[in-house]
Amino acid sequence: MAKRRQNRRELRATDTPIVGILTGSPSDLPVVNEAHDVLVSLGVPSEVHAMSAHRTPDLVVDYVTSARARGLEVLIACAGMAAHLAGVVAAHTTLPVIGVPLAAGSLGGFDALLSTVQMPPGVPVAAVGVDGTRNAGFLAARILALGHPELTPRIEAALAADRKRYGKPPPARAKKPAKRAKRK
Ligand code: RP5
Repeated sequence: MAKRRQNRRELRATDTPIVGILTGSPSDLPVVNEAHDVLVSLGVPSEVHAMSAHRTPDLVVDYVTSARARGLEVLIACAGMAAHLAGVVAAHTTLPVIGVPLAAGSLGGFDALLSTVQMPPGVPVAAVGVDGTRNAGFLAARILALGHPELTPRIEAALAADRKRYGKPPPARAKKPAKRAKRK
């Protein structure tokens, strides 16, 4: 098993998806595509689909119950308002599910945050912050890195690149020599 892993080709973003990114409405796609962008930047193959726990429940169940057999290893579920998508996804699979509450509607995402995060024991959703689609991508990559070790240096490189935005700290000021007491 370990040997087979060693011989395995490294993951590329163009491979068969191993992350499924779902969202409750096509209107969510601009923010949801940021999860996909992060995964592409880390070379993790993923796919994005709009499907709703309320409007297209059968589609959600079909997608999630066949996900593992299609090679998906982590699911990201995003939704705004009465955000039940991540919970419904978690109810139909034992794959890890990352929930992203979205800031849609009049309550600024607080409604979606509570709907996403307050899951009953045994059916966990690992929720990130409101509109936290980029972090959902990074969290998916960290989970996947346990079985795809080539992802760890890519994640570290992304963090190092981000740190560059902060610039270098100013050089420490040289200490002035202490004044000598005058001789009398
Ligand atoms: C949620 O309702 C969706 O995830 C979306 O954030 C929100 C509004 O959906 P639309 O009415 O724009 O389709 O289920």
